Amino acid sequence: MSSFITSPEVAEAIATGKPVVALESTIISHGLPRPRNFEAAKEFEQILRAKGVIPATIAILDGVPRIGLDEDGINRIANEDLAKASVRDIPILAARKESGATTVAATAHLASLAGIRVFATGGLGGVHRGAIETFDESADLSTLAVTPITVVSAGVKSVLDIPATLERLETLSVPVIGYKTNEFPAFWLTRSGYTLDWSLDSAEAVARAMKAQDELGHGQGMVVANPIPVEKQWDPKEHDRVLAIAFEAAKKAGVTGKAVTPFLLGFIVEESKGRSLEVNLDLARNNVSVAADIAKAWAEIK
Ligand code: PSU
Ligand code: MN
Repeated sequence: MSSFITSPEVAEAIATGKPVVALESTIISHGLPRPRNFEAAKEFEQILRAKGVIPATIAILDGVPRIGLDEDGINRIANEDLAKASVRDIPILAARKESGATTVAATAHLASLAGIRVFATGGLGGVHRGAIETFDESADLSTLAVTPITVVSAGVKSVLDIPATLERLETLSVPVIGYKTNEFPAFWLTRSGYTLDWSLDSAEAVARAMKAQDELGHGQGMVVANPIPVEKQWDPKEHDRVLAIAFEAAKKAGVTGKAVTPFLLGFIVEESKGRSLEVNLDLARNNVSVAADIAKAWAEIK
């Protein structure tokens, strides 16, 4: 028995070279509130299908990593209280036959194992503010250093230490490409103020960079930083106000470790009266759409 199960539709697409995009499940189970999370999971898949791309939503169900979920699987990640599973949690869940929602790290790892080359998320994890004391840096970064997959994200959540995250990605030799921009985005905000070394202007150009990466024997992934259009971003003043309160609340509540990101995201949705949620959904849709274009370009040239 294989240690993971690829759905028949995704397996056929991979075998015949059709475009496939992986989608993570932590954003559904821990990043978005019910019932919008279920609708979002379905909608992300629909955006891909409308562009002729096969969606592969990834999660661990009853101990088995699943590459591609059916309606029941989507329902489970949206409505069950699942463990947040990073790469290191996968073998434990397997042994206990328990379920888990996969982070960017775990999704990237499993997608790559299954032969998928493109992945869409909302925001990548990164170096947390205060990491100099807490050492809190997402395994998303170290995983991308050893996993050949292209992740389309709206940068990293602005709750993180953005310049430190960019430094770590440099150290880990993970290319960071601005998609039609020279500036790294800040998740809910179009701009972070941090300039990138490189920008590419088309999905075809990203696919060519991926091909060169493969031919040069790089084992790393690639971050395609795709900003939310400025007219759809969160109001920067309101963003700054809510984030300041969120950090205070996290400190007061004493949240640490893997609970930090879900706590901050949940708190911010509450405090912004849902505004941050709409922006989060918009930027994620935008990333899924760009990932579809990249997967199609990749299917053409690989
Ligand atoms: N981006 C979102 N919502 C999320 C996350 C990212 O829009 O919920 C999740 C991803 O699964 C990412 C995780 O891998 O947050 C990072 O968690 P941590 O900081 O504990 O590594
Ligand atoms: Mn962490």
